[in-house]
Amino acid sequence: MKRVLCLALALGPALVSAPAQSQEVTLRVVSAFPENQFYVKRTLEWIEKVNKEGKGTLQLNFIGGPKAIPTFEVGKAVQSGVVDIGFTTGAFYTNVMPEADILKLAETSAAEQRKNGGYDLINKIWAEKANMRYLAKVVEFTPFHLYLTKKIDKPDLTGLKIRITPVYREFFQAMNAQVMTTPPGEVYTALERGVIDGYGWPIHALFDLNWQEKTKFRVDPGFYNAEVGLVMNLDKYKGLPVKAREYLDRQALGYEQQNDFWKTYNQQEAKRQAEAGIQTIHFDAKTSKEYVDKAKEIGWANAIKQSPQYGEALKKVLAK
Ligand code: 173
Repeated sequence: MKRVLCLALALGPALVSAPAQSQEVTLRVVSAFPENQFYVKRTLEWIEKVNKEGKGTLQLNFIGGPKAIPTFEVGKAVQSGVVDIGFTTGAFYTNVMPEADILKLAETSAAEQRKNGGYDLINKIWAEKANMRYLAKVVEFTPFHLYLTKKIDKPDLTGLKIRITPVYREFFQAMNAQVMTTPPGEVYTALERGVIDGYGWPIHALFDLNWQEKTKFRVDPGFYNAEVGLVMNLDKYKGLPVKAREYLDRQALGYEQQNDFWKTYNQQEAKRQAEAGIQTIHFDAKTSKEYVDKAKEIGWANAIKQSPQYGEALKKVLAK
């Protein structure tokens, strides 16, 4: 401290304050999703672009996936500043605040939320309750599905053990499932050992983790809207030099604006599942409608119960 002060006095204010403005900032990024997942590959490509164009301004240093910080601890690590940026989904940090999981209920798009006050509300809540800045949503337009190793002919999961995250808990329990929470990285082993009879997961990215080998059925239709985002420690965000902060915001927005990608990708993934022998279970039209309506109804009822403070306000900007 003393030496720094002497140096500062010796150099004078002009020289000392200059580096603070021009200094390149490096931020530490971790992923709550396994490193071999396509999500991470895509994010690493984005990081490469950010680093290439951000020389002298901002650099992102990818630390790793759940081996570095366990899936359900990434939110806490961002909140406390152990890491700067987390690549994660709301369901993985309900241990920071229950509001995180409400983003799965979005029917408005990220682009719409930037305009209708949704993005600002999310950032107000994320700042207040999680000490986080929500930089961008980079997965959307993606339904979740119930995948099974055994056939069902009605939405009744009595006697079945299903892997979940908070995304699916209330909905699957309402169908009498016995539920078990695990991070994505533990699903394959649970399937292999017969510990679970199925799992909740998006329409895509099951091949990344080889789950097609152990999956026989997918229940259609899907429900909700998978959200994956980049969240940042708020103090770190606020402390960034203006140029670096604006650069990061711009790059994060650019990543979010690629989300139409998922629409075609998801069609390809559904096809790939069929080719891999995963059969779809369809209920009759009335039952299917009830299934989807029930998911939504239970989702919002739980959101409002979990967050009497913000549940309703989030519904205004997220639901349609
Ligand atoms: O099933 C999960 O692990 C989960 O909650 C999730 C959420 C968003 C994208 C992918 C998975």
